[in-house]
Amino acid sequence: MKEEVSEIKTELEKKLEQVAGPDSLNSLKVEYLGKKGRITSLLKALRELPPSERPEAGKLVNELKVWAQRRFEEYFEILRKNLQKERFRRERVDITLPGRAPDLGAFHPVATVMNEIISVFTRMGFEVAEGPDIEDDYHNFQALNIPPEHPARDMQDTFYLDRENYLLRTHTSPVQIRVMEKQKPPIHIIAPGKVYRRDADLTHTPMFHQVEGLLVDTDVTFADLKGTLTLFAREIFGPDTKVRFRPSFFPFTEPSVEMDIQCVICGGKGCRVCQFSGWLEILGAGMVDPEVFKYVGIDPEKFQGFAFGMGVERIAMLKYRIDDIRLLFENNLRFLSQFK
Ligand code: 2NM
Repeated sequence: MKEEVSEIKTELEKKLEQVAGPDSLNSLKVEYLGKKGRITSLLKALRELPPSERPEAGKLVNELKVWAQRRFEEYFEILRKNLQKERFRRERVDITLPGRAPDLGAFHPVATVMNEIISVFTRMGFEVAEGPDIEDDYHNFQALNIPPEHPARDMQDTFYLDRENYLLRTHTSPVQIRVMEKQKPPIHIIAPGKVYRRDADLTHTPMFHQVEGLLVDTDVTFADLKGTLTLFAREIFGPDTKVRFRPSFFPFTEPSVEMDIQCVICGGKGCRVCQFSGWLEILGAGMVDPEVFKYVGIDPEKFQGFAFGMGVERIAMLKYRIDDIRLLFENNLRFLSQFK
């Protein structure tokens, strides 16, 4: 009996060392400690021994059983730890890897400049007015004192929706007409938005953006126009911007002017962008023609007004030194992402 116990011990120790995984360890446990296992059988065999030998043999076999149980537990623990180590190795993440930055969007330069223009005038006290993109002939032309035979009314220049009355607005002035129809002076509004013209070549697009402005009150003079627009130019292009006003003509203002800023490219020396004049036209303006006031029911003997209009794409091109207007419409991300 003594030999058998020590033989089993040596043998089991050797087999435990060769165990590959939890399954084979389990089979081994059944082989020794299961119902018909070798150690269990040995315990059963104690009954066959003469009573005098039982206590000593019983102690030996019991010690073997307790030893084997402990060894199995130890080996299960070793296997569990090895499996966990392997899992940790497999699932390891490199916490030093830099994160992936989300790709940020950017405002379109036309939107940015539009917002800046609106900001300058709202800080001066102007309010934003809006109107429909589809207008009627009366608000787009007639009430603005644009006569029936004026070239702007030509099918070549205007998108008509039917043969006569409805069209896509060619400027945002009809918004100002609609405000004057409804509201008594004082009026101080700007009208930003999309406008549509048919002339499409390399320097024109069928849709572009305008901001127009209108101020109507008593005692409004041409000096108010000059001061307001000079301040505007210095807010947009910088405090040292030089401006000049040239005489011009619009059917809806009298007198009419165009405002230039000193060329942002050459500083006034003359270059290709300013066609060697040193100046860049940035807007048109004038004192509201009394004829326009008559159309909207404002008494031109009591009230005066000044109005102005500018193209947002043109201002954006000058401000960001963009030399081709098509860049503003192609939505090429390599161009647009420069404005982040
Ligand atoms: C311009 C130039 C000059 C203008 C006039 C009016 C209105 F409705 F009051 F008569 N709105 N906008 C105006 C005046 C627009 O754009 C170059």
